Amino acid sequence: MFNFKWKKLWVITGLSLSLVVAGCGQEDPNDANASEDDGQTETTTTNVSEKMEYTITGIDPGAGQTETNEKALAEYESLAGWEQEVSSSGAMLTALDGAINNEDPIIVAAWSPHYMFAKWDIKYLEDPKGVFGEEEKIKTVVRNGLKDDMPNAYTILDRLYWELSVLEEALLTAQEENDIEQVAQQWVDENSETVAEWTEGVESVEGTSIEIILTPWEAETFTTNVAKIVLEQQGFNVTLTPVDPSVMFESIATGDADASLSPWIPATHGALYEEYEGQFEDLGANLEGAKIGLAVPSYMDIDSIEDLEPAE
Ligand code: PBE
Repeated sequence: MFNFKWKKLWVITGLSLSLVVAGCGQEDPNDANASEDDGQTETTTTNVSEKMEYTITGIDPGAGQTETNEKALAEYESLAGWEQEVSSSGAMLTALDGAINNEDPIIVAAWSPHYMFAKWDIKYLEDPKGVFGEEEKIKTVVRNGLKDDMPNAYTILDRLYWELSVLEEALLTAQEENDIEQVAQQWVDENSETVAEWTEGVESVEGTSIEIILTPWEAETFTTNVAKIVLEQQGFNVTLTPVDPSVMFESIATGDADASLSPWIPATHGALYEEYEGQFEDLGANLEGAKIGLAVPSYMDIDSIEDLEPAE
């Protein structure tokens, strides 16, 4: 009970652990051993790592980030003997919500833009080895030959671009309303000037079919649905197909699908990008300032992946 209250106070006031410990009259707040009997035992990193059962709560097996997490497990000594629990991003978000409600420690695969950073007070752990890279760009790619076959669609796809803040706001609204397609429609209605810039000088077509491949995460679902609406306004008949990242690159490379707004480059899907390079056309970023990494609730007193403890 006592422990719980102190933990609560620490969270509510936003005080650092060392300040709380200092307030308790501890001599050396920086010495992890000093906190052994002061009611803060569970916040020392060893115990936090053990309490998390040396497990990262991951997402979908096919996600690019699942592989990047494995790289982190292999490269960080602090993660020796750790495992990644793979399931789905929905399951990860449920686990994160549950842990935060109980103020339990948890470490999750996180990325932005995503509403998780608006909904919960969480922070990325520093990644001194740079496994997760710095900034990610979300790119628009099209199949080779699209420029000649569908110059009008090509021009529009080439122009699609969103500011990070715009996307974050849309994703939060979509989370509250639980309907990304509707929020995409609303966004198109409210941003007719931007849409007019994207379609300026582009001739309409009559029912030309185009297939856009997307990966099943919120940001891509929003931008791809906006693209669909804009292309439909120009007379295209648009099919959206959700797939795993590896299938996305393969479909564009073989010409089965026409375009995608979903590749995250360089860290998340960089290996796939290189594997298929030359077999698709890169139209540049549709969003900049994206990021992936490992995140923890802000009440956890660790800041870096290296603050974790190996399982041995
Ligand atoms: N993500 C979100 C995806 C790309 C976008 C980071 C979860 C992935 O890992 O493939």
